[in-house]
Amino acid sequence: MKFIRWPLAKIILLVDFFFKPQTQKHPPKIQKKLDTAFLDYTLYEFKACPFCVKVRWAARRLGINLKIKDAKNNLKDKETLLKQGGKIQVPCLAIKESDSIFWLYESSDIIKHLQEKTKEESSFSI
Ligand SMILES: N[C@@H](CCC(=O)N[C@@H](CS)C(=O)NCC(=O)O)C(=O)O
Repeated sequence: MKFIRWPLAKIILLVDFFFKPQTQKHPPKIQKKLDTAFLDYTLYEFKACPFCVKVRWAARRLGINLKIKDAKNNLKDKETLLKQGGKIQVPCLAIKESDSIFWLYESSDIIKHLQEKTKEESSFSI
């Protein structure tokens, strides 16, 4: 299995490197608002996971910055994901809300949430 996984991971990393979309540029005022709005958002991921690449690309297209935690190589982050999120599955978006953290799994749900939040935040600024 490792013989398949290793070259596949390398291919995914190469595709990500060469084909990742341009980061959308927002006017400074809106960018500042988006940066503040997404300050409490953290993406737990594996670098070479295709579903994580999908979420990272969506974030670039939306022009938003997310904190990234490597749940494969960083054991502390992996343990946090397991203990607090409930399972080791990536991507997982941790959303800090006042005194609790909401753990959102599934790449499509994460992207939908990011799109809605970006739209909401940027339309308030116009
Ligand atoms: N349906 C999920 C699939 C996510 C998925 O399968 N992630 C894999 C990595 S590519 C995973 O977390 N595997 C757990 C593990 O390797 O321990 C999504 O779209 O986010």
